[in-house]
Amino acid sequence: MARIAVVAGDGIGPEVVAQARKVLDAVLPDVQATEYDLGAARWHRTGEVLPDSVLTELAGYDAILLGAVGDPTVPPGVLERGLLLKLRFAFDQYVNLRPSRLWPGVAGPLGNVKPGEVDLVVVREGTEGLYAGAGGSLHRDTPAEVATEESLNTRHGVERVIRDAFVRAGRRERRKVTLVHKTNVLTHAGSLWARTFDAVAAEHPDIETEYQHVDAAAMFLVTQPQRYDVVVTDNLFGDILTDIAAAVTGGIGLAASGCINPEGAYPSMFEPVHGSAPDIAGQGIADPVAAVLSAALLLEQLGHSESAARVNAAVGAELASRVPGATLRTEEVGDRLAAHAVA
Ligand code: GGG
Repeated sequence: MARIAVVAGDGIGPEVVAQARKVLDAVLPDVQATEYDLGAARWHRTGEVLPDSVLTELAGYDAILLGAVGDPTVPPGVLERGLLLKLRFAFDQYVNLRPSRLWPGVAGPLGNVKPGEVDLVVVREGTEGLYAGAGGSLHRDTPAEVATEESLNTRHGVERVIRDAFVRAGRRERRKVTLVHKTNVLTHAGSLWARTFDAVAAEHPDIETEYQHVDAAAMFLVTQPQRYDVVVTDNLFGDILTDIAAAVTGGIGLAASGCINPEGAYPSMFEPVHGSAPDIAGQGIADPVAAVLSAALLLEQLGHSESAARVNAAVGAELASRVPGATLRTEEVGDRLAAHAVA
């Protein structure tokens, strides 16, 4: 039996997570899901974001399914840092896995790629970089205000995520890893990433490697996304590049992710790449596919590969049958996906 903690969160989070649970329940009847009330509503009610007692409880689950975090009525960072990043850091989820593929029936925006031609995965470092929270400010709200935000890069952190990328590439057909950074300008961190990448690459002579500056990668992800297989990069670059990858493969509504602790010392967490989208929350029109594909990643991580394949097949059928411009209802999509996954 799989024990899963569900953090639906804010905005469209509860709507899309409900559909992901529907699909999970359909393919894995003995899943035991427990909901956790975390996010904007709890903060408004109690002032709490993620109490230590809840963090301790969450550590005991096999995995966490998360919806979305962030609300315009809460100061920026309170929920994003206090909940989302706190979970990733506390559970050492250093591999932020973000696959992107162009599904049959889905049109790329430029018409320059055909379905099947794009199938890449970004291995984004998840616990360091500019997201580490190092920095500070002086003379706040004065004309002399100064703010710093420092990128933290450790040999340990960089090496383990690069190793993970090579292991993943070794399991894939194309066996290629692209390092993305900005080594010509960010020379301190860039040098660490490049030297570590070269050292790990030397241990994997069977895997093709390349290096790209992040600005070039942003361009090529749009113009030639088919050139990528596994991309490994730091926390901020990975966050930005995966939104671009999502845009060229059907939109953010299809983009899934896993925040993974590969050693299994802590639960991994699975979440759609999208945020809480407060502008459409409560209308029942959010696309639940990203949340459902995140549930498929969760199944894969827990060893339920056959169930994961069923969910992916259901998504494939759903996307192939979509009529461009037709109104999408969140619950109806969830119903169709659940039915197809067990058909
Ligand atoms: N679905 C998760 C979510 O709400 N993401 C919003 C966000 O702030 N993401 C930042 C990140 O992924 O680092």
